[in-house]
Amino acid sequence: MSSFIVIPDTQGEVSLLYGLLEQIFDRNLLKDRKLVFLGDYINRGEGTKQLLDECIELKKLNHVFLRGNHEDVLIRAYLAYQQKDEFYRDIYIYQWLKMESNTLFSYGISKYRKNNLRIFLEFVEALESFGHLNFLLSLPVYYESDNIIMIHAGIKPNLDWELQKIEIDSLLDSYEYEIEQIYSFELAKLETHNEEGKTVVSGHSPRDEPFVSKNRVMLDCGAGKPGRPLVAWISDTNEILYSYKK
Ligand SMILES: [Mn+2]
Repeated sequence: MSSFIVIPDTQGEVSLLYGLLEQIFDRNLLKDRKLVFLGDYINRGEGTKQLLDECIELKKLNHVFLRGNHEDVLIRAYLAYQQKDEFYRDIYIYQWLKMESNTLFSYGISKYRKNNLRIFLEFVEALESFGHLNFLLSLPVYYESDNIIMIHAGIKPNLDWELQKIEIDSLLDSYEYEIEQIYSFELAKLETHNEEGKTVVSGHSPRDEPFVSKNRVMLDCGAGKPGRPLVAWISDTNEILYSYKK
């Protein structure tokens, strides 16, 4: 059975991530475990660029990075842009800019006196130059072992997980339809599901404390909001690690 340390929404909070990694490395917790990040690396905190640099280093060590809705909107904008679909391109750029805070700043890009498209193109260029665009475009939606399913928001309670995976895979290259398992706050708050013998682990919807039960784990504690911690869940011991701003 494989063991994981799962980290939910980091939201540009690179100092909180460093605080967590410090505990993990000091205690040698990765000796027989893999890190799995549940998505939403960008926006809010001031260190999005640094945080993605760190993610790319960790990915080289075979740790796993999933896609959150904050990345997904950006990916859709990029796919629509590539396919010259100006209608969807402009919708997603607009949507993403509404979600954005501090991300552009961390790349040294100002929004001052520029239209949305120009801001977006400058951002894409910066992402490419730091190797971040490939990282973002390659993020998978879910990761699983025999008994654990890890995904940004959650799984649907009324459809076989095996069928949900087929559905998700079929939506990957299109930018028109949202993948509910990444976006839905309803799924992110469900305390139960119908996959027997499996634990579903997700982030996306901020809570006061992590929720840990036998078959459901919800981890987002609002990192990126004032005073809120970044947490990690150790799958084989059920221990929760906390990282607060110093
Ligand atoms: Mn989210």
